[in-house]
Amino acid sequence: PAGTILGYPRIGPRRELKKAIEAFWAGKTSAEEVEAVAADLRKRTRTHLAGLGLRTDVPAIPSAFSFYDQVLDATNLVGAVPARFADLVDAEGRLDLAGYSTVARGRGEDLPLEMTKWFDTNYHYLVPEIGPETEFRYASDRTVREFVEGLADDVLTRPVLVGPVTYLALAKPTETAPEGFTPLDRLADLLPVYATVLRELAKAGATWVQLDEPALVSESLDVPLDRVREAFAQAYTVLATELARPERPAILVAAPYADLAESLDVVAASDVEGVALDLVRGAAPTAAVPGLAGKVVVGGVIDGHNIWRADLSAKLEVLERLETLGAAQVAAGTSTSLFHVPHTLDDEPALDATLKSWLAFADQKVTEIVTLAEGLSEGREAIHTQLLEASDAVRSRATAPGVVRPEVRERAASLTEDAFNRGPFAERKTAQAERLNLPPLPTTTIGSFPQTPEIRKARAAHDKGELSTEQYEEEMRAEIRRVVELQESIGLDVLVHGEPERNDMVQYFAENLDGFAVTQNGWVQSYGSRCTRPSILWGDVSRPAPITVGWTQYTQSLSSKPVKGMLTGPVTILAWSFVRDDQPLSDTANQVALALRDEITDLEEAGIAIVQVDEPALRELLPLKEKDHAAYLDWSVRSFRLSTAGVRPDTQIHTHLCYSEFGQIVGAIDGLDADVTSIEAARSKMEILADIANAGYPRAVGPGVYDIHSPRVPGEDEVEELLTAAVKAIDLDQLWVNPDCGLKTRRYAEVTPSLESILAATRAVRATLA
Ligand code: THG
Ligand code: ZN
Repeated sequence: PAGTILGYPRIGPRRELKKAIEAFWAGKTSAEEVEAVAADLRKRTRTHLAGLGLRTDVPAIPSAFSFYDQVLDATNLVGAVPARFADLVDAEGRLDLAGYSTVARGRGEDLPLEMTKWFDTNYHYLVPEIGPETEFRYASDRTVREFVEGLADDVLTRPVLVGPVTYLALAKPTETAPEGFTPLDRLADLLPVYATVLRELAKAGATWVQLDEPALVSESLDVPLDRVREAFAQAYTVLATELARPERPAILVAAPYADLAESLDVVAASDVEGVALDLVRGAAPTAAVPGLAGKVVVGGVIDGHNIWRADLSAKLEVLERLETLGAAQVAAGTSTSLFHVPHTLDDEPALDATLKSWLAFADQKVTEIVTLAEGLSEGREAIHTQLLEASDAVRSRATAPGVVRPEVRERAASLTEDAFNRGPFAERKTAQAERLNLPPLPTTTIGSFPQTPEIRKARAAHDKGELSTEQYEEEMRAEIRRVVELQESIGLDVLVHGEPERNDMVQYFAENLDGFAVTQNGWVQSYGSRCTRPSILWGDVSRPAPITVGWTQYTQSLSSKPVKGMLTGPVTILAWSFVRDDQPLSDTANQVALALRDEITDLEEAGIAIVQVDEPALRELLPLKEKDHAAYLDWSVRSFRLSTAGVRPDTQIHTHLCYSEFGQIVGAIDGLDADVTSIEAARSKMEILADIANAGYPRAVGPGVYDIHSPRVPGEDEVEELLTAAVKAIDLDQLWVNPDCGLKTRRYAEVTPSLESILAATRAVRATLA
């Protein structure tokens, strides 16, 4: 019976790894202690997965640990440490744990590797920097050591690496690389290192290795898919054909996150021994594929990216059909690594029992895999009971109260086109200018202020019942008063309340809307040691009561300056939650949008003149395939408009987007029809403004002038330079002044002087205008 998973959560059921590595960064523990915690976690994971029924005598259990990120691990493996960190590397090219951490986190003026989203997920990886001069060498034997560690426990694991093609396709050229250079140009130089790793793994006794090559399914990378396909053929000629077994382990190529159909031919034509298909996002081939005969096919039928219990009977059917296509063997698998879902439902005592019966976290998915594998080998009768239970769960979910609520459906169905449209921008602009009476280059922040240890302590105490709601709310109001005073003293024009009461910009709304559930321990890695607890959007969504109105109104009562209401937009709420899979995302998005629309109406009635609806995840959900872009941009833009179009012309709608690829989706940003859009721009030195000017974009923008992703405090001259560039690039009355992003992850010691620089620079530039 063959069943396997492509990967498993690495952070630990109670975030043991996060705690250990953060203690190490804080100087509280030694590297040896962290290594011991990690080794123990790996050991417990192997034992646990074996206990759940994955085999240990064949490589069903992946060896896929990371202290921070699997792409950084590949950088470490091939010795491609950027020149600014060269002093951290020893004579053999090795980084120790402290050096590895420094590359991830930066030091002083040496910026860390850039962080960006991993395909269409909420996971971030560290972008490799590769130039013509980058020297590749086999620099880390971690992969081999972790394999040997498993073997010592009698578990034959399958080491997992980011494949060479995907590694280079995700890299960016070094700053000194000549025009036209792409990291994939270096493929031939990189391959010998991968060949060495494969040889070392074979020597150590590995029978299979998994090389993750999701670049094969993406059309959203800097390199075109044709180039990726060519690179794949070249790479696996070297790694699979020229390097023959038994000198290397059998190779399983995994290409998760979308349909491999268009590139299955190159994988099938290669000499790799296996391929793992994402059969949640993609479809199984319907006819025999030349070259696939003789290979192992892992049918990724169990969703690694979402948390719904599977209809096992339907999944088994997919696998049975796959078996008729002539592969050497078909195995049941997950569509992606399971590190996108929490460890286990067994640690969620507070979750509603009925809801729980519809769900599968990582451990429950492993059980599903084991069941399907048994079904494949022993026949359906052998898993009769499990099949019945699974279809009962699916049926229970379809008919449960709250999943379909007629009043929510009727409201969405009765919407007319008017609900999506505001009046002409020109009229809004005049009405808002009259009402708000702001100076040129109005200054504001994105919304959140530092989440201090005191705020976190108060929230934890309130959650535990040690602090009454009344006391907790008074502490939050005290924080709001401090934040307002600070903004007034610095001289900002449009104030915010600072969001002390929010644990997370999505979870906070999920906790206050019907149709959502939240977990206690459902942590999922977002980047490095940072995790989020995605909410579960399981039913029809509505707003039982106002959410932010009280806080916002209180803040406005403290100042004569306008206070912005702050909401998270429908697309981002979807992107950062586990979302129901029983209806189109567009329907779910519109339900969330209507709930937000009610909130905005209430804010407006409470006298709030500006409301910001953040959509930092708008780009994240953009499908990997170009053919799917138009439909996605249509529904996502429409849901944002539905949430915001209910306001009067003199109410100003802001939005915030968290990345600098403005050019890529400028049409969609235009479609949002927000009066003011703030975006990241400080790192790219305002280059983005050229895109905006060229596109003839008419509404206002706030290009970030302070890079909040770094602890650096920008000087006044630096900000003035950015602002002067901005004033030259676009019309003065289109320009706002703000940081790049929210300030919640920074400390006041950085935030206060940075905002002071911004205000000083703004005053200086205003003076040159007058
Ligand atoms: N919320 C959610 N997803 C996100 C972000 C977010 N994805 C993109 C981006 N922002 C990721 N950034 C972060 C930044 C900080 C943290 C997590 C993701 C973070 N997490 C705390 C930790 O790991 O200690 C836990 C926070 C908590 O207590 O809830 O600091 O903003 N959903
Ligand atoms: Zn942002």
